Amino acid sequence: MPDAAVAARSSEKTNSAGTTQQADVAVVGAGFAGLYLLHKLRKAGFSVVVIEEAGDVGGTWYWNRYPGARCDIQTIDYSYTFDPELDRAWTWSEKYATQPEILRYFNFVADRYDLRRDIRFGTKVKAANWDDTSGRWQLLTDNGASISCRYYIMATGCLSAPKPPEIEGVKDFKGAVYFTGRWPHHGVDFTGKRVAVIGTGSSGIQSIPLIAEQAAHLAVFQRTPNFALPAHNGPTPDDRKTYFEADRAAYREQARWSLAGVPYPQEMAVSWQLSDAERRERFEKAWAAGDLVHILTQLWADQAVDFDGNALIGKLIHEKISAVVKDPETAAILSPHDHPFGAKRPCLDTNYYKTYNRPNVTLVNLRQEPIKAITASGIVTDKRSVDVDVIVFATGFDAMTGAIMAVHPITGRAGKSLSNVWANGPQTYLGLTVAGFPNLFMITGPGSPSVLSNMAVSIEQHVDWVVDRLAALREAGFTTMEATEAAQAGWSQHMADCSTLTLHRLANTWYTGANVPGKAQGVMPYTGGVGPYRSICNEVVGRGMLGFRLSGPNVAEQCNDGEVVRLQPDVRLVLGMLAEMNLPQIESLGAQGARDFITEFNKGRPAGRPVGEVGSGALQGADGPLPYRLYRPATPGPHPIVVYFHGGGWVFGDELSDDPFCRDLCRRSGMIVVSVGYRHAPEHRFPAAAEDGYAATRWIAEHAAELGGRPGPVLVAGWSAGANIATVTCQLARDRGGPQIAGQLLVCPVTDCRFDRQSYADNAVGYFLTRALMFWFWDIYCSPADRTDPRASPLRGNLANLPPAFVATCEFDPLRDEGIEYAEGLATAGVPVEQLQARGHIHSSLVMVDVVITGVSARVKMAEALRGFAGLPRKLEASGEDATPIAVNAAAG
Ligand code: NA7
Repeated sequence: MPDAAVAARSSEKTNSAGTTQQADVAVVGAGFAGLYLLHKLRKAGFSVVVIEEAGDVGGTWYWNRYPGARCDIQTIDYSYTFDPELDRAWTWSEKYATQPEILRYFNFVADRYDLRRDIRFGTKVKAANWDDTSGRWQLLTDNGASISCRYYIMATGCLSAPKPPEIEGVKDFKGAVYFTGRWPHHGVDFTGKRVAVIGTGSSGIQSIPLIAEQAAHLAVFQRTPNFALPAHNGPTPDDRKTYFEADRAAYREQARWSLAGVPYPQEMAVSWQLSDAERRERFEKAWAAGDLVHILTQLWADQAVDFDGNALIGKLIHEKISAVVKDPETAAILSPHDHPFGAKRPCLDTNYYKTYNRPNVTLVNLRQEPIKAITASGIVTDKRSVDVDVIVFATGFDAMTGAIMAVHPITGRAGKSLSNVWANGPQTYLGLTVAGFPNLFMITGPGSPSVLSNMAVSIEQHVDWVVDRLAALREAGFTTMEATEAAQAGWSQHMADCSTLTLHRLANTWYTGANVPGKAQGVMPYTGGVGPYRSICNEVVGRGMLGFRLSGPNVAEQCNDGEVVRLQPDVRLVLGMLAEMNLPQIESLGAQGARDFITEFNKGRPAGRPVGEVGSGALQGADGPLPYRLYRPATPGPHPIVVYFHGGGWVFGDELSDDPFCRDLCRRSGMIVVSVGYRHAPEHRFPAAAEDGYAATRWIAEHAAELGGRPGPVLVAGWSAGANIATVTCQLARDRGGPQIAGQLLVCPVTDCRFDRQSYADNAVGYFLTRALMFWFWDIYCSPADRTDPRASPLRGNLANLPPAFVATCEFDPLRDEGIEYAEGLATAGVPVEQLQARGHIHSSLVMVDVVITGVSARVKMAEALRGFAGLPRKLEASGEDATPIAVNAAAG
């Protein structure tokens, strides 16, 4: 429907007390999301009523009028994009617009699409009940008619329910009290006043410099120091503007598929590849850019996912704070130490740190002197009493769930209350819907990328998705849509998997519910990124509304149940990237072609991390010298030695090809890893690789001291065909009188020549290692007559009296079942064996170090197992990540 026609259409309104207003859709909230919903729903031909507590449009920008309130995503990106004409009709005056300008924008939008006539301002929903008989939501309001609607959509925002002050005595205070989230429209004059600001989140950090300029004295009460970056506000930077103007549509599209909703590329260089000087240069550039998304994503690839890579940034910011704040003690109090950079929402500031050099500003560190009470005249801490005329609470919000759950009761099917269902944390499907609450939708609900993204982009995606679904439902005769329990449980699992990917879980923040006493803890926003989230939502539709039950009066019920994402989130990304690359089938390339291809392919992966020393040399194989690569830990030796066999189907790979994994094993286990370049087929077919494995292990054991290793038993490890060689070596060593092997680490091992196990059928294609590729490997390596030889199929050998084993298998791997069978066979034969069945992983996951981050916990366990085999304490040392409390996603169960 053209916009002009939309503007002319009116919803059915009987807006007087005592009658019930009928509408297809009721929307709560007339902010960024509510306004677009109204426009889009009208355009799709739905009658709509919007209920808004405020007196006008704007949502959070209506309420947050405190001094200095501004956007912290560049406003060029924080705009509607659904209508290119609207996009052209409005130009922002600043890089970060002020609250009044943003509010003018919403008024402009409301006028342009004639939105106000369907918005009931000054009205709150008091209760929302699902009526199973009519298949409609019944809403009670505090002002005017109740509402009956088919669909109920919460566009209530993530940060709209202010948090109570939680400090005793507020009522006793005789001076003025203001909340940044409910600021008076007439403004506040602080001239000559003694002022206290409690809270140093974005609202505090934006307002403190301006309040300090006016006030006689300002006392800032800080509980947790926050990272703040200078905004360097002004006109939109030329580089951004030029990029945008060159192709607006492409710019917007790039934002939609990016990770944070702002068009920045994925940074590829990892921190340890950069020198100190290079890292500093990148940091200085980001500091000067004054752009949160830039500094949060563009420094180095590991900054948001790795504790050590992240800690480098914290240190650089501490230097900046110390350079500005003259008093070293104040600078130290202002420097965050308790959370990784970005795990708590960082702030953009204008003169924030400089403000603490003013003689009229005092910083009170509540970690050292908590507030005891607020009295008639001011604030009393453990150490002092501060008399003030005004208290400003910049204490934040009951984020993400507050406005949905706490503001009014919502009752779904069978009288279930949303507050009860969410008592242990929010549970949703896609962050948009909740099982048991048919036809209820949330825009930027918990479980969506929302606050971890450019809200503008996420809101438009959610609105488009929901409205398009409603239109499609109507077209097909369905009137009810409801998430299934299975789909919702799957989403909770996926959310929990995603939250292991980033560092958000390592901070106590409003992202995790930690800022509200008694609130269930867990990472609430979706941490998997905007683009991946969008593709998942699209996949749900593409797979026949997967995970939704659809019903209607004259159609058969439809329910295509299931979990939309079963892969680990980063594995899904990797497979998506590989699919886009349109790679050739490896088995079609011939042996040499496959080798060249893999060598090229490996060049694109992140360089492995530094270890104490890397050396190379030659050892004696079964039929001549073989190259090896040795990784030595930085700690003083002698260390136990792990003999490592690379993967590659006995056809490709070499002593260097699993380099990042070898480095990782070396670092995490604190042992020497010697990676052996054994001979390959077709030049050297079975049993060359197996015999080389055995000979190399014997040679290394005999030369342990020369290699700087601990004399005595060695350990063996391998991945895929390399794991086959490792365990065959153990069998041969037992049968041929040595060497002594203290333990074996088998990662996704090939253990048998049969292809009829279920995992071969389940994972035949689509997970990188295919069934066809395994056929090819076997054909090249070993003639059918030889394949049952235990040196090729160790599962067929004698499994008794072998060294203790750690066997890791991956869910989406053709080799999964033979690996599990091998572990079970070892256990049955009396061999101590630990099994790790990695959920959501593929054959290559566990060796894709610094790419598949969700494989870290498996890599830690593997290293611990090796240490255990060597008689060392299983834990090497507590890493920063281990030492920091982890907020567990309660919703994930
Ligand atoms: P935030 O970011 O939640 O900040 C609230 C601040 O108030 C934060 O420093 C809190 O410390 C502090 N706070 C909260 N309760 C108390 C009590 N009881 N005593 C002392 N200090 C307290 O809210 P904002 O409004 O600043 O920003 C919200 C978002 O809006 C922001 O992230 C941007 O996305 C825009 P704590 O850190 O909890 O120790």
